[in-house]
Amino acid sequence: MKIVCRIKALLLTLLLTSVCNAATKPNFVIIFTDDQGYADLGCFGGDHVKTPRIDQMAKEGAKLTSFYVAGNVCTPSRAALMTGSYPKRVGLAGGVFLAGDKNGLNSDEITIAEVLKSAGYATGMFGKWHLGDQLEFLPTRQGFDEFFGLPYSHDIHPYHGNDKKYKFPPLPLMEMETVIEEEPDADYLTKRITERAVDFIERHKDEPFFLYVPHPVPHRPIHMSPPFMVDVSDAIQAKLKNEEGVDYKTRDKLYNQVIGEIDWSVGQILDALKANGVDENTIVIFSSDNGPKLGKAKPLSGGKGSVFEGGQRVPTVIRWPAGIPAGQSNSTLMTAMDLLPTFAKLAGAELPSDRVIDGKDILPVLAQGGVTPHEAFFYFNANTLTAVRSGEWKLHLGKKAALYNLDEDIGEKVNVLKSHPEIAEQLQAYVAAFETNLAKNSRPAGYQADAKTLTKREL
Ligand SMILES: [Ca+2]
Repeated sequence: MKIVCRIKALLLTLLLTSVCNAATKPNFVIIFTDDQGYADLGCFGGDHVKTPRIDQMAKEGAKLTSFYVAGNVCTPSRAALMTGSYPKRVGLAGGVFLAGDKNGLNSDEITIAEVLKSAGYATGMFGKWHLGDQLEFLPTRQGFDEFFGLPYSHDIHPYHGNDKKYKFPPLPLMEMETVIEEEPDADYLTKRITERAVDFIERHKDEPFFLYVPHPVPHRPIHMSPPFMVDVSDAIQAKLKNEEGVDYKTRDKLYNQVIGEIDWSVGQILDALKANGVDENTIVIFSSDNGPKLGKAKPLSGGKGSVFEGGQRVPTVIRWPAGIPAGQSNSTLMTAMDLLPTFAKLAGAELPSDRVIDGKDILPVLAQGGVTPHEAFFYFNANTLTAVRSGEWKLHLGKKAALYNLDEDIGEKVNVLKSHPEIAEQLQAYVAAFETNLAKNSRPAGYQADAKTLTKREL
């Protein structure tokens, strides 16, 4: 058995070496949904949703069961994905942006799109940005050759939660740096974003490309195109037709169906890769930007906005026929911050050397079953470091201090702090070292004193 394993490992190394040496650089596709829970995929145990295409993708690649985003709400999580750095390090841990916010992702940050662009990649983003809506903060100024979508969440508009105290401008749908529609019909956003993604693949199949597809859903309010409204009662259909503003509660009932449209979208992208002959050498990763508001995180505790596992441990599937062995369920700790350095290495791109990047190269973990490159992973509630994980142990800090063994207690129910003070001490030491490092090596968010909201009239 051991010999067989060794031969397998050797073959994998050879395969990997040949892939890395190949003249053809791999393409990268990141599909990033909004507020989808850990259990909201069939392959993650969700029997309330139907996700045949993503489940099949997991069979042909790997299901990553300890994959973390570095923020428990949209903006911090996306800042970390784009920069490979903790949100606090780039000044964006504090919360989410609204329309006309003075802050954004600093133009001095070097995003994953900019890193890949420097290695000759075509870069496209279709979906929701949420890293600042001022001109200097837009995706087109952060390495994306193409952008179609929303500058922020689709609930930031005049009907925000039916709450009259907010006076947001009409939701802008953008093409590059222009608002092309106000208040687009949100039912069709997933479809339109998917069509753009497929079109991008068709146009760039002959060169290396990086495609980023951050869907605005299943963030509230739920919207989907009509073919996916299946098994919806007449009463709900009638309510949707008569609604004034947006009836969030009725739309919440359509959560399982919206996951169906996301699955369809993933299928369209995978089919396009195959039809264009680039399926074999394209890395596709599917994940969510934070835990659920509506969906399920079972067996994890907590959801969106929480530092329990349900807030940041997200359902993640990766597929790369040329380099990642099929059929894995990999429980090694990995993070969304790791994609920047991992993709950079595969693309032959230089990483910035003048700043701290928290992400690590996870290719050895994905391709050869290596150990996690993270000694510790840190959880923040806004700007406060609130928990730390190292190996199987997770320590919650502060007044509600608690220690959990995640291997035995993934739901964080049994506090074993009293019986393992030495482990808590070790984890505290990681926190102290990291806070010192952050204090020395942090970078500010972008700031625009003269910020304006994006509306068609002003452009
Ligand atoms: Ca989110």
